[in-house]
Amino acid sequence: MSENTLKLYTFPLSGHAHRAELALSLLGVPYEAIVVDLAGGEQRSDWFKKLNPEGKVPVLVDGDVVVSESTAILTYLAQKFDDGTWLPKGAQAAATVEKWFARATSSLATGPAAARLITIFGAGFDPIITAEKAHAFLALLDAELEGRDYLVGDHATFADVAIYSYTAHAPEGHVSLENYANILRWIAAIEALPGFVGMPKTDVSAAA
Ligand SMILES: N[C@@H](CCC(=O)N[C@@H](CS)C(=O)NCC(=O)O)C(=O)O
Repeated sequence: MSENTLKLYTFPLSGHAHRAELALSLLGVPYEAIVVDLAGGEQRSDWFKKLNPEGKVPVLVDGDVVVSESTAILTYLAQKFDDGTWLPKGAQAAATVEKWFARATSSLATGPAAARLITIFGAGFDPIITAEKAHAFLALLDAELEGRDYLVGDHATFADVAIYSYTAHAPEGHVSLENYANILRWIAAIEALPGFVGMPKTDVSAAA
Protein backbone atom coordinates (compact mmCIF):
# COMPACT_ATOMS: atom_id res chain seq x y z
CA MET A 1 0.00 0.00 0.00
CA SER A 2 1.33 3.47 -0.85
CA GLU A 3 1.45 6.34 1.62
CA ASN A 4 -1.50 7.90 -0.21
CA THR A 5 -3.78 4.89 0.27
CA LEU A 6 -6.97 5.69 2.17
CA LYS A 7 -7.21 4.10 5.60
CA LEU A 8 -10.49 2.91 7.07
CA TYR A 9 -10.61 2.18 10.79
CA THR A 10 -13.25 -0.46 11.01
CA PHE A 11 -14.71 -3.47 12.82
CA PRO A 12 -15.95 -6.49 10.84
CA LEU A 13 -19.34 -6.85 12.58
CA SER A 14 -20.21 -3.13 12.56
CA GLY A 15 -22.92 -2.19 10.08
CA HIS A 16 -21.87 1.45 10.40
CA ALA A 17 -18.36 0.49 9.29
CA HIS A 18 -19.69 -1.88 6.62
CA ARG A 19 -21.57 1.07 5.10
CA ALA A 20 -18.20 2.75 4.43
CA GLU A 21 -16.55 -0.48 3.20
CA LEU A 22 -19.42 -1.12 0.80
CA ALA A 23 -19.19 2.43 -0.58
CA LEU A 24 -15.43 2.11 -1.12
CA SER A 25 -15.88 -1.24 -2.84
CA LEU A 26 -18.71 -0.03 -5.10
CA LEU A 27 -16.59 2.97 -6.10
CA GLY A 28 -13.58 0.70 -6.68
CA VAL A 29 -11.38 2.89 -4.48
CA PRO A 30 -8.47 0.95 -2.93
CA TYR A 31 -8.06 1.31 0.83
CA GLU A 32 -6.35 -0.24 3.80
CA ALA A 33 -8.71 -1.64 6.45
CA ILE A 34 -7.43 -1.29 10.00
CA VAL A 35 -9.48 -3.30 12.50
CA VAL A 36 -10.09 -1.56 15.83
CA ASP A 37 -10.54 -4.06 18.65
CA LEU A 38 -13.88 -2.83 20.01
CA ALA A 39 -14.22 -5.82 22.37
CA GLY A 40 -10.81 -4.97 23.87
CA GLY A 41 -11.71 -1.25 24.23
CA GLU A 42 -9.19 0.00 21.65
CA GLN A 43 -11.73 2.64 20.55
CA ARG A 44 -11.16 4.37 23.91
CA SER A 45 -7.36 4.43 23.55
CA ASP A 46 -5.55 7.77 23.32
CA TRP A 47 -4.34 7.11 19.78
CA PHE A 48 -7.82 6.29 18.47
CA LYS A 49 -9.50 9.19 20.29
CA LYS A 50 -7.12 11.53 18.46
CA LEU A 51 -8.84 10.32 15.28
CA ASN A 52 -12.37 10.27 16.68
CA PRO A 53 -12.89 11.77 20.14
CA GLU A 54 -16.26 9.99 20.22
CA GLY A 55 -14.45 6.63 20.22
CA LYS A 56 -16.46 5.01 17.42
CA VAL A 57 -15.72 3.34 14.10
CA PRO A 58 -15.76 3.92 11.19
CA VAL A 59 -13.11 6.58 10.66
CA LEU A 60 -11.68 7.37 7.23
CA VAL A 61 -8.22 8.90 6.92
CA ASP A 62 -7.22 10.44 3.59
CA GLY A 63 -3.84 12.10 4.08
CA ASP A 64 -4.49 15.00 6.45
CA VAL A 65 -8.25 14.61 6.24
CA VAL A 66 -9.97 12.60 8.98
CA VAL A 67 -13.69 11.84 8.64
CA SER A 68 -15.83 10.14 11.26
CA GLU A 69 -19.58 9.34 11.10
CA SER A 70 -20.44 6.74 8.49
CA THR A 71 -22.79 8.89 6.43
CA ALA A 72 -20.28 11.77 6.42
CA ILE A 73 -17.76 9.26 5.04
CA LEU A 74 -20.21 8.39 2.24
CA THR A 75 -20.55 12.09 1.40
CA TYR A 76 -16.78 12.56 1.41
CA LEU A 77 -16.20 9.57 -0.85
CA ALA A 78 -18.91 10.62 -3.30
CA GLN A 79 -17.62 14.22 -3.45
CA LYS A 80 -14.07 13.05 -4.00
CA PHE A 81 -14.40 9.98 -6.22
CA ASP A 82 -17.81 10.11 -7.93
CA ASP A 83 -19.49 12.19 -10.63
CA GLY A 84 -22.92 12.47 -9.01
CA THR A 85 -24.14 8.91 -9.58
CA TRP A 86 -23.98 7.73 -5.97
CA LEU A 87 -24.86 11.13 -4.50
CA PRO A 88 -27.21 12.74 -7.03
CA LYS A 89 -26.89 16.51 -7.42
CA GLY A 90 -30.50 17.59 -8.07
CA ALA A 91 -32.15 19.41 -5.13
CA GLN A 92 -34.92 16.87 -4.54
CA ALA A 93 -32.70 13.81 -5.03
CA ALA A 94 -29.95 15.22 -2.77
CA ALA A 95 -32.50 16.01 -0.06
CA THR A 96 -33.95 12.50 -0.31
CA VAL A 97 -30.50 10.93 0.09
CA GLU A 98 -30.01 13.12 3.20
CA LYS A 99 -33.34 11.92 4.55
CA TRP A 100 -32.16 8.31 4.34
CA PHE A 101 -28.78 9.22 5.84
CA ALA A 102 -30.66 10.69 8.81
CA ARG A 103 -32.81 7.58 9.14
CA ALA A 104 -29.68 5.39 8.92
CA THR A 105 -28.35 6.93 12.11
CA SER A 106 -31.73 7.29 13.87
CA SER A 107 -34.61 4.84 13.34
CA LEU A 108 -32.46 2.18 11.61
CA ALA A 109 -29.89 2.42 14.43
CA THR A 110 -32.42 2.26 17.28
CA GLY A 111 -34.47 -0.49 15.58
CA PRO A 112 -32.85 -3.26 13.48
CA ALA A 113 -29.27 -2.37 14.47
CA ALA A 114 -30.10 -2.24 18.19
CA ALA A 115 -31.94 -5.59 18.03
CA ARG A 116 -28.75 -7.13 16.63
CA LEU A 117 -26.68 -5.49 19.39
CA ILE A 118 -28.81 -7.41 21.91
CA THR A 119 -28.27 -10.86 20.34
CA ILE A 120 -24.64 -10.49 19.26
CA PHE A 121 -23.15 -8.21 21.92
CA GLY A 122 -25.58 -8.63 24.83
CA ALA A 123 -26.66 -4.96 24.82
CA GLY A 124 -29.12 -4.18 27.61
CA PHE A 125 -31.96 -2.69 25.50
CA ASP A 126 -35.53 -3.85 26.07
CA PRO A 127 -35.94 -6.63 23.44
CA ILE A 128 -39.70 -6.13 22.96
CA ILE A 129 -39.55 -2.36 22.54
CA THR A 130 -36.50 -2.70 20.27
CA ALA A 131 -38.25 -5.31 18.08
CA GLU A 132 -41.28 -2.99 17.81
CA LYS A 133 -39.03 -0.12 16.71
CA ALA A 134 -37.28 -2.43 14.22
CA HIS A 135 -40.57 -3.52 12.63
CA ALA A 136 -41.84 0.07 12.54
CA PHE A 137 -38.74 1.03 10.55
CA LEU A 138 -38.99 -2.00 8.25
CA ALA A 139 -42.69 -1.38 7.56
CA LEU A 140 -41.84 2.20 6.56
CA LEU A 141 -38.96 1.07 4.37
CA ASP A 142 -41.06 -1.64 2.72
CA ALA A 143 -43.81 0.89 1.96
CA GLU A 144 -41.31 3.37 0.48
CA LEU A 145 -39.94 0.62 -1.78
CA GLU A 146 -43.39 -0.20 -3.17
CA GLY A 147 -43.18 0.11 -6.96
CA ARG A 148 -39.56 1.22 -6.98
CA ASP A 149 -36.21 -0.56 -7.31
CA TYR A 150 -34.09 1.85 -5.25
CA LEU A 151 -34.67 4.46 -2.57
CA VAL A 152 -33.83 7.51 -4.70
CA GLY A 153 -34.38 7.82 -8.44
CA ASP A 154 -34.00 4.90 -10.83
CA HIS A 155 -30.54 3.63 -9.86
CA ALA A 156 -28.66 2.71 -6.69
CA THR A 157 -27.32 5.60 -4.61
CA PHE A 158 -25.55 5.93 -1.27
CA ALA A 159 -29.03 6.16 0.29
CA ASP A 160 -29.36 2.43 -0.46
CA VAL A 161 -25.83 1.80 0.80
CA ALA A 162 -26.59 3.63 4.08
CA ILE A 163 -29.70 1.55 4.75
CA TYR A 164 -28.54 -1.83 3.40
CA SER A 165 -26.21 -3.30 6.06
CA TYR A 166 -28.37 -3.23 9.18
CA THR A 167 -31.52 -4.01 7.19
CA ALA A 168 -30.08 -7.10 5.49
CA HIS A 169 -28.69 -8.31 8.84
CA ALA A 170 -31.90 -7.65 10.81
CA PRO A 171 -32.59 -11.40 11.20
CA GLU A 172 -29.43 -11.61 13.34
CA GLY A 173 -31.41 -9.54 15.86
CA HIS A 174 -34.29 -12.04 15.60
CA VAL A 175 -36.15 -9.52 13.43
CA SER A 176 -37.57 -11.48 10.49
CA LEU A 177 -37.75 -9.94 7.01
CA GLU A 178 -40.15 -12.57 5.66
CA ASN A 179 -43.19 -10.25 5.57
CA TYR A 180 -41.33 -7.52 3.71
CA ALA A 181 -41.34 -8.59 0.05
CA ASN A 182 -40.21 -5.18 -1.26
CA ILE A 183 -37.23 -5.16 1.12
CA LEU A 184 -36.20 -8.69 0.14
CA ARG A 185 -36.33 -7.74 -3.56
CA TRP A 186 -34.30 -4.57 -2.87
CA ILE A 187 -31.67 -6.48 -0.83
CA ALA A 188 -31.20 -8.89 -3.77
CA ALA A 189 -30.73 -5.91 -6.12
CA ILE A 190 -28.09 -4.31 -3.87
CA GLU A 191 -26.25 -7.63 -3.52
CA ALA A 192 -26.16 -7.95 -7.33
CA LEU A 193 -24.41 -4.58 -7.82
CA PRO A 194 -20.91 -4.83 -9.36
CA GLY A 195 -18.39 -4.42 -6.53
CA PHE A 196 -20.83 -5.46 -3.80
CA VAL A 197 -19.13 -6.78 -0.69
CA GLY A 198 -21.07 -8.28 2.22
CA MET A 199 -20.70 -8.04 5.99
CA PRO A 200 -19.88 -11.36 7.71
CA LYS A 201 -23.01 -13.17 8.92
CA THR A 202 -23.26 -14.05 12.60
CA ASP A 203 -24.91 -17.27 13.81
CA VAL A 204 -27.37 -16.19 16.51
CA SER A 205 -29.35 -19.43 16.69
CA ALA A 206 -28.31 -19.89 20.33
CA ALA A 207 -28.86 -16.22 21.29
CA ALA A 208 -31.82 -15.15 23.46
N1 LIG B 1 -23.30 7.53 14.18
C1 LIG B 1 -22.08 6.76 14.07
C2 LIG B 1 -22.24 5.48 14.89
C3 LIG B 1 -20.97 4.66 14.90
C4 LIG B 1 -21.06 3.53 15.92
O1 LIG B 1 -22.01 3.43 16.72
N2 LIG B 1 -20.02 2.68 15.91
C5 LIG B 1 -19.97 1.59 16.86
C6 LIG B 1 -19.79 0.27 16.13
S1 LIG B 1 -21.26 -0.12 15.23
C7 LIG B 1 -18.76 1.77 17.76
O2 LIG B 1 -17.69 2.09 17.31
N3 LIG B 1 -18.94 1.53 19.07
C8 LIG B 1 -17.87 1.55 20.01
C9 LIG B 1 -18.31 2.07 21.33
O3 LIG B 1 -19.40 2.68 21.42
O4 LIG B 1 -17.57 1.89 22.29
C10 LIG B 1 -21.78 6.46 12.61
O5 LIG B 1 -22.72 6.51 11.79
O6 LIG B 1 -20.62 6.23 12.24
